[in-house]
Amino acid sequence: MRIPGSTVHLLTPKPMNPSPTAPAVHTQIEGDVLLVTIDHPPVNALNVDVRRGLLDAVRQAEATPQVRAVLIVGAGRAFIAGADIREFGKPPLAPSLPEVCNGIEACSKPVVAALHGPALGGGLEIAMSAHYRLALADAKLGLPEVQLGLLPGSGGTQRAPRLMGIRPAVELMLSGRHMGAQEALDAGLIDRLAEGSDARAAGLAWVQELLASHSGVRRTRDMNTLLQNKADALAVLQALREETAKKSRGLFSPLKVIEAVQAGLDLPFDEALQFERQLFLQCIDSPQRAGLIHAFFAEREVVKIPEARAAQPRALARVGVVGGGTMGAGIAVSVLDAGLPVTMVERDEASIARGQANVEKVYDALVAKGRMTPEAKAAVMARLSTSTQYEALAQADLVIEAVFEDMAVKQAVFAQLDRVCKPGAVLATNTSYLDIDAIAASTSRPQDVIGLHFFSPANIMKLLEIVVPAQVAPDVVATAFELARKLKKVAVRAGVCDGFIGNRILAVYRAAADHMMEDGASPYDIDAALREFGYPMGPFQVSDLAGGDIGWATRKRRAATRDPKARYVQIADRICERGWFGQKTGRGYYLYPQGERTGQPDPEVLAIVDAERQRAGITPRHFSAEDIVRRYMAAMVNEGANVVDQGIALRPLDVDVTFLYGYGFPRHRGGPMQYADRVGLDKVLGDIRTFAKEDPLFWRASPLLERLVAQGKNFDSLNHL
Ligand code: 3H9
Repeated sequence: MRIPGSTVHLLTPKPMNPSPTAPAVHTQIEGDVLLVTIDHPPVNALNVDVRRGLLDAVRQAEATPQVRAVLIVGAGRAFIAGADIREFGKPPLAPSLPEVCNGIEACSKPVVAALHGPALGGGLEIAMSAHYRLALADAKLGLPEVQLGLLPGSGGTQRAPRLMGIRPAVELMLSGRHMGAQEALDAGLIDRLAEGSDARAAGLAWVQELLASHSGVRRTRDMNTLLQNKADALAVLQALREETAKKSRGLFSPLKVIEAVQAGLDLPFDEALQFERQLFLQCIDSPQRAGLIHAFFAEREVVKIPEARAAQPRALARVGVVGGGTMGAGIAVSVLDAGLPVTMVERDEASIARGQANVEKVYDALVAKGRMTPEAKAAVMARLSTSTQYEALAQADLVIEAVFEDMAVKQAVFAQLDRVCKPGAVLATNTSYLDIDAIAASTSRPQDVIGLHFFSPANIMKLLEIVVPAQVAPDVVATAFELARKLKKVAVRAGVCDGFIGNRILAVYRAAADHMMEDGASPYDIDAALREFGYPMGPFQVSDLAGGDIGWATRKRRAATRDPKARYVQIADRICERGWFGQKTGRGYYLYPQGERTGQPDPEVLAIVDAERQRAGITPRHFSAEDIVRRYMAAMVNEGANVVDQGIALRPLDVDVTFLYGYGFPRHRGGPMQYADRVGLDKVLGDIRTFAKEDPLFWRASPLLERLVAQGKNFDSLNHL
């Protein structure tokens, strides 16, 4: 029973949270239970107000004789999503989260946590500090700190192994994955799975059961059963350490997780907590933490575009795809995977059969791997219809054209779409560089035409560049972002130019890599330097994977319009002329004997490089790994600045997200623009000016970069407009 007037607002208004009417934690006495509700939308992140509120609630429980037990719940859609990520990197505010967790665990009255929705990071650490844990079926439990360059820093590395055992706990922390409620119950992380959707009611009922059965305080810190076999535990940790050192390639926090867990075997609990704290603070200070947290916020910020504020998306129930080649089929799979019906149009029956087979191939592979049942495949394929007639698209809400990259061909397709599609249908092109304004202008409805630049393979790659031509209506842009959301893609708004954001910048830093190759670095040196920087592959490995013929065709097409004064490295052409297109032909920059996927350096390629240097009259010079990275990054950042300056990208963070999701940029560096901020824009500009002495046409400092340096600002200052 709720006692009227017993709601206690524990928080006094503070400058950090000036709204006295909305306390982040409120308590009320329900009979003999102190109900503690965390109410800090949207996800109950543990900011300073929540931390203070929780500690005050524990004190209130201790001080109120009527209270026999405490129940902690989260208001809204989450129990607690974790520590407040926005506070990291700022001066710490007391109490710290470890103090709060220890305070909860030390409470002399039983504390129960009832979880629903996300219970992540510090949120799960709060729950593990409670004496009993219950979860509703929708709960998602996890310790995802490594994804932010951190480790669980409020006792998670000590309490999780006590509840789950060493290996499952470390694996949960290293993967950062979310666990469902049933799995958490099986793993020992929670004590009970409750029915229904009301954590408060389920929690209160369980507290009464616990009180009735005289279940007392039960502290996780005292549960040592799963840690008793120290020799086994050390062997498990050693194996995990070796695996992690190989897999996490230069990441700082994963190995620290293992170190912290090991401390729990060697040290008394409180000392192990101290040690965990030290490691946590090291992680907080690491540049990787700053990069990963920038990536976390940037990928949420990137969808905040002016059109989404100005307009509502149009209906999006039926999608058409024109073209059943690799790209069209990949796009169709992506849309089918989102649960939408797709109509695919191709020019003749043979092309239809090929398109359908391309789609089916993807699902057959999943069935073969046991990741999809044949019935599920049949159900998805039933949503795909095909036709050789454009009229089949008459009812589509959105049509994506994915035909050959040729303006005349595309304009012919759009003429057909203009003829058959219903009024208000969104007409999208998947072009990767053609002028979408020109495509739009060829229709009678340019306001409905937009670019949707998928990356190959379209059903796998997360990036979607949404390219916004001059005349497009805001609700069409909003619809494109809504489509991306349904497809679980990361959408970035781009303006019209050759290559949009990603491929335009790629062309520049790729040229910088070619210049270095001709000037003295081998392709293998360049690839190795960039792998060391954090890329999964270097640019020449990527070229071999994608197929050298693609770039070759583009170079030939552009030969006529290339600035004759611009430096042009011919090494790639010499390699392609030999039919060496990379993995698919068994050799490219690397050799791939017997269809191997890891290439071996090829002395003949080095001979070609040497011959080209001689032809160009270049005496090769040495490039260290650092020289290579500096030039590559300077080229990328400079063009990134141009792209922002010209409004092609809304903000520097849009460039960052494009490179994180479409081009394998190492996430722990946050993206190229964030990386440049870290290095210092004055240093990047200094490099560009030095390089310009050799090649002033290529190395022209971006006006934006010059302005920011002159004003003493960084790229991030443009992210929060
Ligand atoms: C930690 O806990 C460290 C401790 O071990 C030790 C400390 C000493 N803080 O993602 P959404 C915001 S590290 C601040 O769009 P969804 C988010 O930016 C933390 N803000 O919703 C967004 O803001 P906006 C470990 C946060 O439903 C809004 O909430 N925890 C936080 O798709 C909605 O988010 C994690 O790493 C936060 N912790 O997904 C979990 N979380 O509306 C991180 C979210 O202004 N969070 N926001 O753009 C998530 O994984 C997802 O947000 C979640 C909800 C699954 C919870």
